[in-house]
Amino acid sequence: MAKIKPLKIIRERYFKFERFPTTYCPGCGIGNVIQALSRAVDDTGRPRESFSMSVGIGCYGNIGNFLDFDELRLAHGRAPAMATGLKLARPDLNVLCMMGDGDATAIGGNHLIHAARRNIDITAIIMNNHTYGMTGGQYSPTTRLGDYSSTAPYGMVEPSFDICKLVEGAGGTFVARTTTFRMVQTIDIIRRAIEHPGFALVEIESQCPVIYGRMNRWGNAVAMLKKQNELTVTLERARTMSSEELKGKIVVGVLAERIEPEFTAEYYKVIDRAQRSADGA
Ligand SMILES: Cc1ncc(C[n+]2csc(CCOP(=O)(O)OP(=O)(O)O)c2C)c(N)n1
Ligand code: SF4
Ligand SMILES: [Mg+2]
Repeated sequence: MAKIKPLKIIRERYFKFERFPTTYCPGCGIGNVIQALSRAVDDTGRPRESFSMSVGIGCYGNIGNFLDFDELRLAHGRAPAMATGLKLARPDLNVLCMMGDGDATAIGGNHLIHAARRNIDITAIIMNNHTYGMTGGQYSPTTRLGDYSSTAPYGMVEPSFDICKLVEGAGGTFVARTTTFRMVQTIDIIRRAIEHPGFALVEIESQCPVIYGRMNRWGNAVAMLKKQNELTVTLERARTMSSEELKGKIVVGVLAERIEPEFTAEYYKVIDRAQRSADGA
C-alpha cells in the first residue's frame, strides 16, 4: 500500500482548486471519492493526461467541475456506452467511467452489464448512496428494503440489487467494494482497478446526509459514517459468517479478480484480420 501523500501535492496535480469549495452538501461522500480517486491515479504513476473520464448525470456527475481530467459528460446512464466507444477509439487512454447508483443500475443498467460482459478495459466507479440524490431522493435499485425515500414514504418494498454480484455475473473480471469511511482501502482498490487489464468495477458505499440520511433520520455525516462502519465486514471475516449473519452487512474487499481476453485487444485483432483479408494476404 502506497504512503499517503500530502494533500498539497494532490491538490496541485489534480484539483481545479479555483472552483473550490465544491458545490456538494457538507459531509457528502462524493468529496471523499474526489480525493480517493485523485490519490489512486497518482499512485499508478501514470500521467494525468493519459486519463479521461466518462461521466453521467447525478450529484456525483459534477466531479469533473473539480477534478482536472479530460471529461465526456453525458446523458444520465450513458457513461459506460461512451467509455466503451472512447476506449475502442483510443486504447492508449486510461478510461474512468464514473456513475451513481441510479445512473448505473436503473437507466444505465443495460450499458453497465454489457460493458462488463465484453470485459473492456475501463475502470467503472459507482458511488452508491442508495438514492437519486440530485433529483430529490427518489428510490433507486440499490435502496435498501424498508428505507424511506421521497417515492417510498412508507418504506422501500422492493429488494435491492447487489451491484458487485450483478457485474461479476455479467462477466466483469475485477469486482470490488469499499466505503467512504475506508479511505486508505478505497485508494488502494481504485489503483488496482485502474491497473487491471479488463473491466473493473469499484462500488463505493457513500453517504448522502442531506437527503437520504435526513429522510431516514440517521443524523449527520459523521453519524452516517459511523453506522456505515458498524455494518462493514471484511471479505476475510465474511467468509466465516452465515448468510443470515451477513444480511444488511457491507462486505468490502476485492471480491473477484481474474484475467480474461480483453475486448479492445480482441477487436483490433479482428480489424487486422479483416484488413489483411481485404489486401488479399
Ligand atoms: C435521460 C434522463 N433521465 C432522467 C434524468 C433525471 N435525473 C438526473 S440525475 C438523476 C438521478 C441521479 O441519481 P444517481 O445516479 O444515483 O446520482 P446521485 O445524484 O445520487 O449522485 C435523474 C433521474 C436525466 N437527467 N436524464
Ligand atoms: S444531495 Fe446528497 S448526494 Fe447530492 S450533494 Fe447533497 S449530500 Fe451529496
Ligand atoms: Mg445515487
